[in-house]
Amino acid sequence: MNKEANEDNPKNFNPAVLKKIQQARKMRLSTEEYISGIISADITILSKAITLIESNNPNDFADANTIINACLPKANKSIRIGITGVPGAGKSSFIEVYGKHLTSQGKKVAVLTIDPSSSISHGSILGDKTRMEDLVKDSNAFIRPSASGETLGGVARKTRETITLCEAAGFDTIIIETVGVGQSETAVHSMTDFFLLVQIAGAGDELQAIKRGIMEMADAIVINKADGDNIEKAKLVKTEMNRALHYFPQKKSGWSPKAITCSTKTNEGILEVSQIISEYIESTKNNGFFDRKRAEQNEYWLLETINENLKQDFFNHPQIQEALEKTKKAVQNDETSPFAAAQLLLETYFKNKS
Ligand SMILES: Nc1nc2c(ncn2[C@@H]2O[C@H](COP(=O)(O)OP(=O)(O)O)[C@@H](O)[C@H]2O)c(=O)[nH]1
Ligand SMILES: [Mg+2]
Repeated sequence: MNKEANEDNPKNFNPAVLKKIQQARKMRLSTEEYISGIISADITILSKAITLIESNNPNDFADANTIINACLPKANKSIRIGITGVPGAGKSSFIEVYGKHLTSQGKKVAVLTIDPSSSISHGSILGDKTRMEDLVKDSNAFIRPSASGETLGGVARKTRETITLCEAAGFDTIIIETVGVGQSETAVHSMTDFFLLVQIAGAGDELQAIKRGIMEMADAIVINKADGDNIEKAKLVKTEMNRALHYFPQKKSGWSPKAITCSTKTNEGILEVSQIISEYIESTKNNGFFDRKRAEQNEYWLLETINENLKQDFFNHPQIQEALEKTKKAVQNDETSPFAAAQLLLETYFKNKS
C-alpha cells in the first residue's frame, strides 16, 4: 500500500480539501448554528435548514420547530406572490424575467415551488431549474423546488415553513410557483399576498380557469406569449378575460383584478405586471386587508395542521386500520349505516388512544 496516501499520514492532504471533507462530514449543525446562519443570510445553511424541516424523521421535528420559532420574529416582512397556470403557460419563464427585474432593483428574491407530483414527474422540476438559468446564477436569488414524495398537505406545510426561513434570511420577495393542476392553487393562494394567473391564448383552456374557480382567486391575469403571430390572439383573450372579471363579485380586498398581455421573450408587459403588484400591495396595506389576510392565513394553517395530524393519527392507528377494513365491508353490505359505523370507529379510536 502506498504510504503517502495512508490515513495516518494526513500531511500529504491539501488542507483546503481536508477542510471540505471535514465540513461535509459534519452535516448536522446545532440549532444555534442553523439559526445564526439563517439570520446572517448564509445560503448554504439556509438550504440545510430547509432540508431539516422537510425531513420526515420524527427525530428532526423538535430541532425543526426550534429553528422555525426562532426565525418567526425575523420573518413576515416580505411580499409573497403566488403564480399559477397550466403547465407550459410560461410560469417559470415569467418568474425568471420578473425575478431578474426585482434583483436589478436590489431586491432579494426566493422562488419556491409547490409540486406534490414531483416525486413522480421529476421532469417539471428539472425544467424549471434549467429555465431559470439566469436567476439561479443571481446572488440575490434563491431557488428551491418542493420536497418530493409528499402529499399536497405535506408539501404545503413545508413550503409555508420554508417561507419563514427565507424571510428570516432577508429575502423580501417570495415567489411560489404551483404546477397548476389539482388542488395546489388553493394551498398557494392561502399562503400568499398576491395571486397571479398565467394564461395563454389558443390552448382551449381559457375557460378552464373560470370553471375551476381559479379566476376568482386571481388578483391579476397575464396572457403570456403575446409575441410574434400570437399578439392579436392574446389581445383578444385579454379582452375576454377582462369582460369575465367584470362579472365577478367585488373582492374583500377592495381590489379590482385585471388581465394584461405579456411576453417573457420580448419582456413586453413585465413592468406593467410589476406595477400592478406594487399597487395592490400599497392599496391592501392602506386599507388593512394585507395584515388581516395574513392573520386569517395563520389561523387557516393552524386548523389545517390540526386536521391533517388528527386524520393521520386516526388512519395510522393499528386498531382502527383493522376495524376499518371490517367496517367497510359491513357498510358495503348495508349491515350498518355509514354514520353509525363512523361514530363507532371514532369511539374506538378515542378509547384506545394512549
Ligand atoms: N413565445 C413565447 N414562448 C414562451 C414565453 N414564455 C415561455 N415560453 C415558452 O413556453 C415553454 C414553457 O415555459 P415554462 O416557463 O417552463 O412554463 P411553466 O410550465 O408554466 O413553468 C418554454 O418552452 C418557454 O420557452 C413567451 O412569452 N413567448
Ligand atoms: Mg414551471
